[in-house]
Amino acid sequence: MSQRTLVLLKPDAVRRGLTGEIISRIERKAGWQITALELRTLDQDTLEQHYGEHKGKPFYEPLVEFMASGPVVAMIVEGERVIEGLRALAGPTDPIAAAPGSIRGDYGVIVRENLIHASDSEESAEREVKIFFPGRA
Ligand code: RTP
Ligand code: MG
Repeated sequence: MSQRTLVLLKPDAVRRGLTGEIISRIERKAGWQITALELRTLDQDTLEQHYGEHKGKPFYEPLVEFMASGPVVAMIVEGERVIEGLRALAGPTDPIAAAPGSIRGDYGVIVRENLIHASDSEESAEREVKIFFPGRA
């Protein structure tokens, strides 16, 4: 089933020079394609829309501050089962619980600074594509 998903390489990935490495992993997956890609610094309004489900949680404010702390790479990735596939490639939210071989497992330590976001369902993907690439909705 061909799908599309919204991926963000978070400010820690950009600062640490890991975007090429992470993009390579995505590109190497057979049948997946990056169909939009942009480096941009996120404003408060965009972040509030994107992470609205977490508003009121203790980690929300530091999360938004972190996500606005430098540019991110926003991408649309399309292909077979790409939503589940990118979540698997990223690994669980807590990098210490993420297996080596996953992006978070290989490069992360801190829960907040976990390098990558990928949409968690078809509904989230469509909602998030609209936020980041309104022309592609
Ligand atoms: P994401 O939305 O960024 O793809 O990550 P996720 O689904 O794996 O995790 P989620 O529960 O949606 O949390 C969103 C992001 O908030 C930060 N976070 N910090 N306890 C904490 O300090 C905490 N919990 C979550 C992470 O950056 C997480 O990816
Ligand atoms: Mg999430």
